[in-house]
Amino acid sequence: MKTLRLVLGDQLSRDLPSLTDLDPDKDLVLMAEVMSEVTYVKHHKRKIAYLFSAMRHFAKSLGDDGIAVRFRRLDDVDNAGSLAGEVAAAIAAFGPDQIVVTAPGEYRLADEMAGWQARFGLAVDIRADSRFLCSLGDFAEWAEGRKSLRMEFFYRDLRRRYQVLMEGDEPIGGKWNYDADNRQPPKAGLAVPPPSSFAPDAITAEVLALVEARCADHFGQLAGFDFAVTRDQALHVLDQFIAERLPLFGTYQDAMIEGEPWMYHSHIGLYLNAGLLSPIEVIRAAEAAYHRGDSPLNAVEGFIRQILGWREFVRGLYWLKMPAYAEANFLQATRPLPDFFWTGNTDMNCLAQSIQQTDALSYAHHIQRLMVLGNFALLAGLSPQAVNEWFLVVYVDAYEWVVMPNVSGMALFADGGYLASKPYAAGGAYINRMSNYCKNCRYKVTEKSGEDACPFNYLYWGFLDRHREKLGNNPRLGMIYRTFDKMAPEKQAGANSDASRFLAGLDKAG
Ligand code: DLZ
Ligand code: SF4
Repeated sequence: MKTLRLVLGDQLSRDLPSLTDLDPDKDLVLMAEVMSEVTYVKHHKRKIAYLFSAMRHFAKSLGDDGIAVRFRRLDDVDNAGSLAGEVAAAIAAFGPDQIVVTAPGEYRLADEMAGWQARFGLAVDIRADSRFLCSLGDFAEWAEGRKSLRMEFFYRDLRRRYQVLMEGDEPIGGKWNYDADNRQPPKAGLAVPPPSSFAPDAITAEVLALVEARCADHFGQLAGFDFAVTRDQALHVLDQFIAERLPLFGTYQDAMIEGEPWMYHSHIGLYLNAGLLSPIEVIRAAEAAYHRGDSPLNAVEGFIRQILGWREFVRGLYWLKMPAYAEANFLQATRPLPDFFWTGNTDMNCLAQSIQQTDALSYAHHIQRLMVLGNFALLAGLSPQAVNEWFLVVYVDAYEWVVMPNVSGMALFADGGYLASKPYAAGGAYINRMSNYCKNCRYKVTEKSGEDACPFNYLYWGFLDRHREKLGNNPRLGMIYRTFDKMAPEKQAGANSDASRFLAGLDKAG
């Protein structure tokens, strides 16, 4: 049987289900750079360059092993412009008996592929993506009958199933979660180790020129591109993280320092999500560092929870709830994205720093995403669809399966509490505690009202008061609402009018 095997840009794994039974004498692998994937949202230039270069290196490694690859470049004159168009062209050129593909990570493409068999008049075998640790079937079974989903219990089940940081049935150290020891504010004078860096080779240089030429009007910078683009390089990033950053990962997990975009984070999400690293190898590498005595349990457990717990959890939830999840808007937020999300041109220094860094690197860490950008979007009532699209565009690790639960469920409470037990709303004090951004800000984080007050402070109260009907009964917000109710009426009115003034200013500025 002659088989055409389509490999997508985020499926760069040699153990991909659609490659395991490949017959090098008969089969053809198809990989295609296409404008439809580049522009269904207009991805950050660095993200496109990373994926194209990683795709080209992956195709080369297949070819070096004697596998026939049809690689379609974006600037091939007869490039069809879409994945379906490239599949049709490959069928015409190669005449396969069937098509094999691993299920795509995004609903829009899965939905399209479901129609390919009829469209091409050929058997299309869409195989479950086995590169995750919890299958979609197992997730659906776990979620069955639950009104809301909480990651913690899901995570414990996976710890048991994969025997990660376990002593028999018990978690190592006696506790499942060591976050009480994590999340310290940044200390002055921290010597954050420099991140891994790879000078572009000839393949990457060619891709950078292509992206510069074809995607000139996309958001983001290419200068200084130094991401890993092969599995070997990605493994090097992982090793360097385990050796140099993991020991302090937990302690400074939530800390933000101006001019230190990378902190003690791992920066491997882009490699995991495109298939250059596998979650289980990353988990085992961190676990081994604990057993060797190289990293403390609070760091290792916190890191593993992100991958074994959170990553698997959001992916399961996405597929369980799509396509309805894309429409979720519990708080009926409709404000368009302010322009400064694309320029970084705002007086709010925490936002400016996070956005400018995102523009330059296509990267920001979890707390910048959730508690600065996400928190602002929540408090300002920005449309969940617009915010989802922005996150999908700007981050190199972003695919809809991971963005949507994090944005709609976690940051914006758009699913009404299915994923999170309360909205992650915070005033300026939180950002001031976890960062040094406020020192260089035109606003004063300690002021609660008036022109110079930190906008997060009054937006916070304005948000809670505006949504009292929907959030007032949330037990986790009870104390906060009581604090507001005890405030003098003029203070309450002041917060609301400051918030209205600020939001009207946003609307005017566009
Ligand atoms: C993100 C992306 C981009 C920018 N370009 C391509 C491409 O040209 N060809 C391709 O096969 N995949 C690309 N991708 C990744 C896909 O968008 C991704 O496979 C789907 O969104 C499913 O997760
Ligand atoms: Fe952000 Fe407010 Fe601090 Fe300025 S004062 S950096 S707006 S938290």
